[in-house]
Amino acid sequence: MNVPSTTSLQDIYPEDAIPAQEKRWANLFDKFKTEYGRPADFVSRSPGRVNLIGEHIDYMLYQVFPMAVTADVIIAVGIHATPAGSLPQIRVANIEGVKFPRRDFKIPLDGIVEVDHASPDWSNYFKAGLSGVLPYLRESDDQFVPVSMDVLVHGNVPTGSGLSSSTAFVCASALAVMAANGVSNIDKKELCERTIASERAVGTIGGGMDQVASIFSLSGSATYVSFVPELTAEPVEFPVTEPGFSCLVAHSYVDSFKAVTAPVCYNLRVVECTMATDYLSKSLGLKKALPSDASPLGRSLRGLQNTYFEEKDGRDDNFQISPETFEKQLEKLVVLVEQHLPQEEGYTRQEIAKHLDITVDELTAKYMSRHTVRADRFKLRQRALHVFSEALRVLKFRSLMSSTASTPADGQLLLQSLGNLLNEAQASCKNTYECSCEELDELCSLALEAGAYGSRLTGAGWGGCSVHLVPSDKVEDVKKAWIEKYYKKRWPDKWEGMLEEGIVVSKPGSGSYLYKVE
Ligand code: NG1
Ligand code: MG
Repeated sequence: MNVPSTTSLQDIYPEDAIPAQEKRWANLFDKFKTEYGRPADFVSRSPGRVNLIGEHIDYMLYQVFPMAVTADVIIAVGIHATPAGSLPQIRVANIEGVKFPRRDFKIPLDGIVEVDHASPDWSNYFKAGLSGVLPYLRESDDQFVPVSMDVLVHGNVPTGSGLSSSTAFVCASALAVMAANGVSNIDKKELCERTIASERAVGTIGGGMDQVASIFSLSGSATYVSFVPELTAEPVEFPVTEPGFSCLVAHSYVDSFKAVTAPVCYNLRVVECTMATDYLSKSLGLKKALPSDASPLGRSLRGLQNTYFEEKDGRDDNFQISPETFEKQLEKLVVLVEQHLPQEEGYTRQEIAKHLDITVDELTAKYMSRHTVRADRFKLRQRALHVFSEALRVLKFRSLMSSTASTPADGQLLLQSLGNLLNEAQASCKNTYECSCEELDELCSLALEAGAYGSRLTGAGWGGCSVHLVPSDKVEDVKKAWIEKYYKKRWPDKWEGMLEEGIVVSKPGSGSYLYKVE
């Protein structure tokens, strides 16, 4: 099966959006008329995602395995002529939602769009999408003048939950701006690359998993994402139908606002991984400097793997290796980390600077000038061990997803093997990468005690959601365990109201698309 590589106003994939959410779409059209006194021309939508496996390795350019959820951001758009003598502008408003307060504002399109980093306001996500694609539109046509747009937004991806509500917003906004300005066959890869870069301007220096999942996913399939040698998205269906199983997503209701905690959580991890890349390059005596790549700071552990084995094994192109060789290389890298990065307690700035032959000021300028991070010690050993071992688990998961299960007993074994990988991933996130939290750990152990095959946090962690592979006949037991021992215990007065968004059976939904209003 192929994923369509472009999307246009003729493309309509209504299977999981319109029939299932008819009321929500009708409300969007009605409110648009009330707000702007005219009907909308089209709707742009992009979903959130849940990540099955491959956490905190996309920014080191390793493969990841997310799937789109059906919750999404929908944006109704009306295009209109800019009055003579005025600047084009975009009027933006939203339909109020929980933690999504009603706002309306105007964006004049007279040059650079300012994104205010200091404010966690949702308007930033629209502006990020817009500022990601404006340069593209300008590059494609030097006479380009943007059209004026009226925009009404509604999102139902829970925010701060690790389900990428922010990316859904950025991607839907970017797609809306492209379509409004007449790009008829929108190249999804271009859209991904632009939104990955522009979302980095809103707070965290993320990888590209969320944007690829949001833009490329196909209904019914998870999406296997590779970043090198180029960005690809491969739809993969679960190979098991018997015995039945579900992917459950449970919200810890610990908010994980990455933009706020970035200096000590997310961005610090990106910096630690990049430092580990440079530290190991030096320890391993690479002859060539690592070529700059698409990772946030331009160097990645995946790039290191490539250059190291090209030099060691005399290969031309280490990106073209078989999965078996890939696994062997990763296993070798784990051993090399254990040898060359022995300090469990982490490394000080002085120690890293000395090893890299630079001053502490140069070190700070190199890794911490564009993005503030706060730490006395950098845990290079643990971060590199997590990345290489998680990349290995993703490869194993991918290979299991290609196997066949001809009997229910085989199916069960296969599901248990997939579940075991989820459990190992959770242990690594908790102990080695330190991106879990007590509440997520508890949701995972409750699910496992009640019969889940495997359980882990999903997304950046430090709160937000968890994902669980559960046999169909255990789904009720798992839900009951969470309700009795987690939600009721923590929120005795309001747990009932929290369950609708709190526990969700996740079905892989479709990626971004445009819908033309007739
Ligand atoms: P969340 O916080 O779950 O949206 C983030 C990053 C991903 C990836 C995961 C961890 C962004 C937009 N997303 O996702 O790229 O690194 O954490 O695997 O920064
Ligand atoms: Mg996000």
